[in-house]
Amino acid sequence: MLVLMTMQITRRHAALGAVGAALSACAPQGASPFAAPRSRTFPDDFLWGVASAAFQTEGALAADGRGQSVWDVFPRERIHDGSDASVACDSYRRFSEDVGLIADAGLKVHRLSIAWPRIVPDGVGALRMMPAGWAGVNQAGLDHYARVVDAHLERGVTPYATLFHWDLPLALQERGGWRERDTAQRFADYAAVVSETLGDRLKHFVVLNEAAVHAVLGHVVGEHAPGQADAALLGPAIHHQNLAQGMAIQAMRAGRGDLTIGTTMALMPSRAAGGWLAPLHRLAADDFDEVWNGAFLDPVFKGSYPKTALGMVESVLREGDLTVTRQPLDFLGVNYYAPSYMRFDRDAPSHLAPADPPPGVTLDAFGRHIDPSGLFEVLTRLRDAYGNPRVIITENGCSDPFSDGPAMIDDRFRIEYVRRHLEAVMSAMEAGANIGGYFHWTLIDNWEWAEGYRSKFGLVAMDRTTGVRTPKASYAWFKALAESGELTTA
Ligand code: GCO
Repeated sequence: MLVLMTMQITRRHAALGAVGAALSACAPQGASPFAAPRSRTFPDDFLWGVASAAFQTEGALAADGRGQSVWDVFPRERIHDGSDASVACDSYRRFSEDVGLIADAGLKVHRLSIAWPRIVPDGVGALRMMPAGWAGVNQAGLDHYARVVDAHLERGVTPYATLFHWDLPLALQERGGWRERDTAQRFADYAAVVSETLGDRLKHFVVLNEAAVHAVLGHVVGEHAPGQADAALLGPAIHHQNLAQGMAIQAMRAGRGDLTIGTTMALMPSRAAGGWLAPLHRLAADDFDEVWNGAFLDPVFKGSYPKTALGMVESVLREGDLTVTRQPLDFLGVNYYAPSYMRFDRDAPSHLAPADPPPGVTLDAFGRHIDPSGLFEVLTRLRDAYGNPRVIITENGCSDPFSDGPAMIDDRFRIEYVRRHLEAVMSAMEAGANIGGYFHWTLIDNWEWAEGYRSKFGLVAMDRTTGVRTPKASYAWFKALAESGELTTA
């Protein structure tokens, strides 16, 4: 089932449909089923920010005792432009300049990530508190992030630190990675080290980034590191990440009582193909929903797994685990780019297969349907089915059409994309959803995983030869929005 299921979200596969994507490719079209917002003014305390990830931006992979991650050894031949992230945005060294760009745009938050292999280079060091401090921890890595946090605070930018944005220490992968329950404990230890040592000034945490994407693309499709293609790994990769998250939250809260802790999920409405088999397509789409969305939402909010997901995790689920996974969150981070489309397929082992988006809709550079109504749908579902948690949009944004050339500086398509998605956010807020902020993906064009540098999501362009940063039109637009709270009309 899952091999087919995951074809839907295989970016390479989806990207085929996007060949020749034009400048207008990011401009949404068609009627949106959510009501136009009555107001275009966001509340004064609405958080405006940007999001980034360590491996996509830092470079300096060997600096200051960093260990390797699964992404360090992911074969370059499997990256579309044959590139690697050894330089990326050079943000390990240029972080002050990056913070300046954020602050100068009037943004109050930077969601960044901490690289686990910089803190625990071998992933498995004896982390328990020793009389002399933490054993197995790389002090130089902690010192680096202390400087990064301070640089943010000095400019009035609050860092939200993601603890795991897919860069698992390679040594842990060699011991089985997310297949193994022990990885959850190692993660909780690492999370405790970070919150204990940096928590005097770093108060906001995002525990996991898109565990669904990591489980599926990394373990079943093999398009992301660790590059495994084994459907049997899905259940363990789902459950051990959920368990790791619960254990980490417990450990962090035990150490400090003043932290704001959330987690981030890649939520997609699961839509069914049409036609005379539509009722069967609906069943397939519901199965997919249970694995992609429910398998991560339910354990943390309800202490359970939906039926389809339960069948996958049963072999690794132990008594008491679902009490651990169910933890109060201070916020749920929602990353939204597109809905998924699924269909029933009699010949597939699972009867489940990806479907094309409806004909005529606008696609993004990855071949995904650009549809802000999907974001509205996700936000109102959280309101209705998960107790209306505080939500922050922790990622949303739009790539230029894929290109090895320079970025598009006059990126009106990106402005239009963000504007339309923020209308969906405002409309959901007016319908009672509890939404506290929007962090744009991303600040600077960076290394986009399997796409390498050919996919560019930034408000700021980067010259890869010189590292020089050049703000795009969207940077000025987003600054005006963040400073005024007023969403302009087209
Ligand atoms: C993800 C990640 C980001 C991506 C972004 C654009 O969703 O894949 O969180 O690392 O770069 O989503 O694709």
